[in-house]
Amino acid sequence: MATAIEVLVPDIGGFKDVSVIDVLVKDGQQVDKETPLITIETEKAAMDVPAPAAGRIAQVKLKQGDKVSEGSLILLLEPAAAAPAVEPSAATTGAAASATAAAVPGGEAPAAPPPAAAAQQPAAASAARAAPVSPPTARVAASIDEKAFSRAYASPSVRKFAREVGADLGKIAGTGPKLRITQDDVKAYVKRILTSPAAAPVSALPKVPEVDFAKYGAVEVQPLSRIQRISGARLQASWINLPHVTQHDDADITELEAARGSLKARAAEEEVKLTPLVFIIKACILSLQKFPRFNASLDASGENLVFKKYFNIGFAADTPNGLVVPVIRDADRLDIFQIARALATLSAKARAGKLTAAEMQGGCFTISSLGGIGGTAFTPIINAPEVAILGVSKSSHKPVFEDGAFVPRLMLPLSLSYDHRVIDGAEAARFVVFLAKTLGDVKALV
Ligand code: CAO
Repeated sequence: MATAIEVLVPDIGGFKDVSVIDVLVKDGQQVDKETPLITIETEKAAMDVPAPAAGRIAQVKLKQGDKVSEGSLILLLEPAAAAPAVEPSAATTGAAASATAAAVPGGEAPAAPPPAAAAQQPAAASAARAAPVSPPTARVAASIDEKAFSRAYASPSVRKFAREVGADLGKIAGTGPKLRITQDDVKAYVKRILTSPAAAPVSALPKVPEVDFAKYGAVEVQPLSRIQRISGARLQASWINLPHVTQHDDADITELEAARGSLKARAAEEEVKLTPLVFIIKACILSLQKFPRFNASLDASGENLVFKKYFNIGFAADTPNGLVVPVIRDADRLDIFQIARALATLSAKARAGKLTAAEMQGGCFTISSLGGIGGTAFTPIINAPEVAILGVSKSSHKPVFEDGAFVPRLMLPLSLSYDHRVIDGAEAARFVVFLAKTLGDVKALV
């Protein structure tokens, strides 16, 4: 029996106590040289540590969630008899980690890897050379954006798989830990493309002109953040596929604002902040219950409506890395203080880049509030496959004609974008009128 060697965490750029987010092998498994053993995650990148030699895993010495630094013991490996002698540096100081050079939420987006970076990514690079594009995947592979692919947050084994099936990692939203792209995400993406009749014509869209901006003066190029690239693709998909119409109205929140003021002491006791958004969420739930079509989605065939009997409300949150939409689950079961607490917790996690995939899934209806910033109206893009989204702008005092005279009332601008395939204009107007009325009905909300 071969003598087992210790495989240690290699030089990982000085990072300490980084998390092991995946253990990719198990005891007794045969591995080739360069087979990824574990995936670790620093603040800036996910890296796979590859096997320094072919052989059999004698014993894995750590588990998912452990913290490691350079020199930590990963596992004992019995090198294959025929394998060339393992260089001491590879086994004891570890082979160079294969960085996926992918930004993680909350981390800085790394610069695009230089052309030579391919040499540091053997799994991805060799897969790129070998990638056989069979006819069914040709359509998927034709549109790979190499820069976005190399920046995507995925392990080398998932990269290799994506190459094999011709999927563009840059266009795939990850559902793994910290939004890492998993093999299942790649499969779901390919399945979606192959079964979606709408996918093919996208590449036929007329292109905007390419301009060499540097010809006209000094420029600086900065990559979009990972979140911006993912949300950008989703926003574009929604904009292209859903016929959007936006219905505007104003809600009179004069009484609500007074009630909000009188609840401030209680809110302070509960250690929450009651912003107008809390009451808007509550009013939206009552409106969704009255108009269930707005809480529905089209199924994959586009021929049936799926009515959801739960009320999960997403809200757009502005973060240093871009727009994210955390979801308050079963918001209909929460009172205003619980909604305020959920809002605060999820917003803080969003800004720190710590939302889990589950905290951004399962939404039924989204609210995008720019009321804390300003503006009078805007056209929010529907968070498909939801069918409607509410945009909220800043409230202001306006003269309203009442009982023969103008009186100052606090008015909140509402902008409801809806999918016209599912919702008729009259229904949307009724929804917004009801929502505005509900926002004026303090008793219904508190
Ligand atoms: N009218 C007037 N004032 C408003 C208001 C409105 N509609 N909405 C909020 N405000 C006030 C709040 O009361 C608060 O005032 P005080 O500090 O004096 O108490 C202030 O504006 C800031 O509110 P906030 O933004 O901290 O809290 P919120 O609950 O309204 O919103 C969140 C939370 C996470 C939605 C928000 O911070 C955010 O990220 N908004 C941006 C959403 C976005 O980017 N949408 C666009 C998506 S499409 O690109």
